[in-house]
Amino acid sequence: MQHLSQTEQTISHSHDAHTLQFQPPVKTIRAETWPVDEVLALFDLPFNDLMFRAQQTHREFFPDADVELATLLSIKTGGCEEDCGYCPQAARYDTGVEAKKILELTEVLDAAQAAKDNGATRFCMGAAWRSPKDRDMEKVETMVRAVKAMGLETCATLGMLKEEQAQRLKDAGLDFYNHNLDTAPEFYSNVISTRDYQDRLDTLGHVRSAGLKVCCGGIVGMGESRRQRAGLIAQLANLNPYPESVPVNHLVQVEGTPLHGLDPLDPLEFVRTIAVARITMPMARVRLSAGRSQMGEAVQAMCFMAGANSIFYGDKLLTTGNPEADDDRALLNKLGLKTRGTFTAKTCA
Ligand code: SAM
Ligand code: DTB
Ligand code: SF4
Repeated sequence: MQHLSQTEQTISHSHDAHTLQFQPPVKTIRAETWPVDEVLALFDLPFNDLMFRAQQTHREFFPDADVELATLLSIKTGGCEEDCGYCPQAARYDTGVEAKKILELTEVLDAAQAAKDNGATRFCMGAAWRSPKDRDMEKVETMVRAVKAMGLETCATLGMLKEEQAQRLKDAGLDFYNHNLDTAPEFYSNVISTRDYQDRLDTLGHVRSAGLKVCCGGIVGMGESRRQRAGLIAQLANLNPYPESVPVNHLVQVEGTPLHGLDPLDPLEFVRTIAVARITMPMARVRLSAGRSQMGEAVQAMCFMAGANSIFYGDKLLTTGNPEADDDRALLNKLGLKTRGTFTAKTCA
């Protein structure tokens, strides 16, 4: 098993001060906190027992039970050189996604303002790159600075980063960097061949060293086994420290990608994945991410019960659809869920 750090380390995991009602204790974390077998044993629990445990953890660590709203914007769409088998933006697959140039600053700021007006507290800028070029970095830094100045939390997902690039983003005011492990190490080569698992771990290491907060998760429903889903969660939970944000994506099957046409994952298995993420990474924001448009309200409600406390909010992910903001507000209201931040009055009656 691969880890960012193989040594024992003392950390103070004090993120999300807005939602946690207490200062999390300084604790010593073993390099391998969660062996895959133990994570698998959680997956294998009777459904109600798993949900109960997830609820206990969630209520202990997030007594407010609020939901974070994060809005995504694709600042550079399509034409990507990588071969990620799920991705509509890979140039080599015929998916109908057109390659575009990087957005102008004004376009980004308009989208960020709209997201803020709608109640989002985090704005995540995504680019279809293997890794950013130096000429891209300046443009992204300008965007980060300006979005941060609007009072939004900033997140970017730009592909692999060198140490110095992570530092530049931190200096520009970036709060979070999103880089997913995507799946278990042993399933990874079924999905991607143009970069390996260790490349991803290296980027996560650079992000941490730069003092950025880590947003890291994966995709389920790509044909992996339950043990491999447990393997992904174990990898995430054993990062030292584990990520502050954990996006759990349900594969959005896009015609033209190699993963299009797979048998869909049982929705309850997706709910289980959320619950296991909650139990193993109790202080993380677990984000119910891609795939909500295909999910229906009942499954989403179960995901919130299982401990999801963040969503992508706004009618588009990067290239595919997401529920309308009005519908999400209606769903959160129906479930009596508050949203995080200063826009509670507007977003939830
Ligand atoms: N190009 C950068 C990279 O790959 O790191 C950043 C953007 S990439 C689109 C970010 C993440 O989106 C991927 O790691 C993957 O987890 C997720 N993603 C992409 N296509 C998806 C799909 N069809 N369904 C679910 N998640 C997807
Ligand atoms: C993440 O884990 N999921 C988001 C975000 N990070 C960048 C992306 C989902 C993309 C879904 C397919 C698309 O819209 O292109
Ligand atoms: Fe490119 Fe990212 Fe899509 Fe992979 S997931 S093809 S790196 S945009």
